[in-house]
Amino acid sequence: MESSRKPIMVNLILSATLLNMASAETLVVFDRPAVKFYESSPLGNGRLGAMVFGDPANGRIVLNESSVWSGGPQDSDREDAHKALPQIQKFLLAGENKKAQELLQKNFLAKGPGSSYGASKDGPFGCYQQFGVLNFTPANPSFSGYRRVLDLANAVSTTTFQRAGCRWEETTFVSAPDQVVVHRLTADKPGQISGEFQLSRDENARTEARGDALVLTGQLKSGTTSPGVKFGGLAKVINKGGSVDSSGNTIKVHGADEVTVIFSAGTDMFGSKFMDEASRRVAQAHKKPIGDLLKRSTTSHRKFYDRCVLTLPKSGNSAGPTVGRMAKNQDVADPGLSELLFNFGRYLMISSSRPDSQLPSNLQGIWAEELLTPWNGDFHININVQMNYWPAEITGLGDCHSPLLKFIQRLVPNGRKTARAYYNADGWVAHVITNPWLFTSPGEGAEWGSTITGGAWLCQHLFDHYAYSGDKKYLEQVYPTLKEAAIFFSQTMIRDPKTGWLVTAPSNSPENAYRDKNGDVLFTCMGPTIDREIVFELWSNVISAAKVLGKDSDLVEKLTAQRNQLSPIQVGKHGQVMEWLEDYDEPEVTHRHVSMLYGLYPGDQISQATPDLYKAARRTLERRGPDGTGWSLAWKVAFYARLGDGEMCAKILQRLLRPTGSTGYNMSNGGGTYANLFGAHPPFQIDSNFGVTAAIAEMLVRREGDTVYLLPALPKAWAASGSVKGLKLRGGITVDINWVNGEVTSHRFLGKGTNRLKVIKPTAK
Ligand code: FUC
Repeated sequence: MESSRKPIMVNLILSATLLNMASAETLVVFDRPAVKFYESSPLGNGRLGAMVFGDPANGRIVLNESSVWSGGPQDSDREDAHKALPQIQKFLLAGENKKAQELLQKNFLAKGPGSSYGASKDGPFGCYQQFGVLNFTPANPSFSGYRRVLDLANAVSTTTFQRAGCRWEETTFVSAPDQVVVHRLTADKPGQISGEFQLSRDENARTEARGDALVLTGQLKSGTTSPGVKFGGLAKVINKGGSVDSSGNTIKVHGADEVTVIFSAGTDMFGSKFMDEASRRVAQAHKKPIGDLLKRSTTSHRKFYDRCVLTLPKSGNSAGPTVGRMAKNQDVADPGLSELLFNFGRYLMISSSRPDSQLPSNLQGIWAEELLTPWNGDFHININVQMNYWPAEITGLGDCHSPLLKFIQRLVPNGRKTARAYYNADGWVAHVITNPWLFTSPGEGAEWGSTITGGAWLCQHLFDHYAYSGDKKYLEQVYPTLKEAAIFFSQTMIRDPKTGWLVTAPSNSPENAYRDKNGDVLFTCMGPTIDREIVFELWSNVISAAKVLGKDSDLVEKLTAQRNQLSPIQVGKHGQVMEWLEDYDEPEVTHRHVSMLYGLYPGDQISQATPDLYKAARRTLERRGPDGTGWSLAWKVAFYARLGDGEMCAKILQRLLRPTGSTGYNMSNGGGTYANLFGAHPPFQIDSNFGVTAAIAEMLVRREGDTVYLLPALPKAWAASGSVKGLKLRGGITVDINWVNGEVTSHRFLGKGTNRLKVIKPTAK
């Protein structure tokens, strides 16, 4: 089984790249092996994921494939739910919200178990799961002089250590062009590598060694009568020098100079030939010299990664393991960490959502160690999956947005059924949660399940991709999805007789409770502010799209008239932007969702052009406080960027970068960052990584109409000198900015129509 391939100096290639990159913040550094998942190094190609624990004594790589999902298509619409609708609406119009909520809970939520409150490993909703684990147990487990580096620019993890008088190196990458995970072990003296490889999974799978490959196959539970997802993969163990033999589910290596493992996997979610395909991928990769494999992988990654470059001032604390820097940054600002976090978010997007990925990134991107991943590792659409894609357009990764954009369009047929069953309406609707089985029904709990604007919020992404790219052919293609979402609201919103305003009913303001006039703590309501903001934006986008495409003038007229009748965004008794139609108080003032500020970010209905609301937005944030879960903190950085408050951005960024090891569910204020820079809700949830990357971009540039604000929220700690290249503005414009002492020293726009832009720079303080 000895490989005849020539050894290639991967180490040299890597060292050269590391030297080149020495000045940029592109390295996540560890001085110890990972014990926990959140200390490991994530790698991915938009489908296959690997979490490298880098433990020389007990090698562990958690492997993922983005369609390893249990569950299956679920009949979750209550066909006669619409019969309860008039009565629920009557109760709401009469101010009897408690009765409305009770009736909604009884007759207007998902049929069946829905998402089983986030525990659907074996249920029909299903859950995103680990593929399996590759282990390597070395014959000699001793080691010293440990270092592990995740190189974000090249998408490679390298672990180095000393053992038995040799320098050892483990290199791992996940290639997009070759669709394989490559893991290579070397020592600088021959014959050193001995040990055992295993590929395993705790349930629903079996592994056997076939020749020099470990083959794992299995099938997940569907929770329905239809068959669950079948999955499989293989890890081929290739030795140079020494020998390899196998028994049972183990491959043993004896005295090798070098060992390379090539892994690929798939599922039958998108095609039945996944196992043949995985074997073919491994065989083809095996034919290529490892240097070529690495080069193809990094070249492909850098095509995306190099589009945008941020440089922030360096502090004296930038050396050493990243987690140590995070701790020091709690006392002394280390702006480079924000630069690193920005780069990490872009890295994660390229690694979890490539233009040809079949699924959008989920609550954990594509990385999950569990079989029951928190909240099923699903696609939450009342902020989370949207936040995953906030950085896509602005940081120049608009093509990585496609998996979400395609997915939204795939929701439409089920969304139509749901619209008919619950609202007896045309168009399509999706509520709070969805999955690869395209779930669009309300969730199973009244407290959170009936937010009506999840799908409409997704439509912001469909339109934004056009707004940034100006691609009319694309707009033509997504227009029916936008239009049908708009029609759904056009038909289902009701008029509040007290005010004459059009409002959604029933709905809720994502997951937040209010106290009604009787002191009852409730969720079900009509016309929460976020719905108004989303519907206003959706209708505005459809009106613009129809005009651009020269279509549907009757619809344009209708939506324009209806848009004028929407409830306004109101200011309440605390000076805050009201979250509900009534000026209710919330039992949890610091609740993580700040839904009424959708209009500030990611929307644009609250801006300097609406001074009263702009002021009220600040007041809202003061009441909510500067703490929160990971994603809530990231959102707050974006809000303060829109408010032009760089110091608050810096303060919350610092809070978000607080090192944590907590994995228990904390729904209010546990947000922080794990040793590997993954966001902590806690538990791990990737949205804060993406959200904060977008928020950092918002601190540096904002386009409002034809006015472009350069460095609108630059904190003092970033002022000394810096630059950003390759940020994008709506209208297909690229912007580069250089600054010194907080003043713009030069900027450059590329693209059409830039002469129309009015530029506003920070004034010297
Ligand atoms: C919503 C949020 C939670 C969490 C979950 C995945 O329910 O309110 O904080 O992010 O989604």
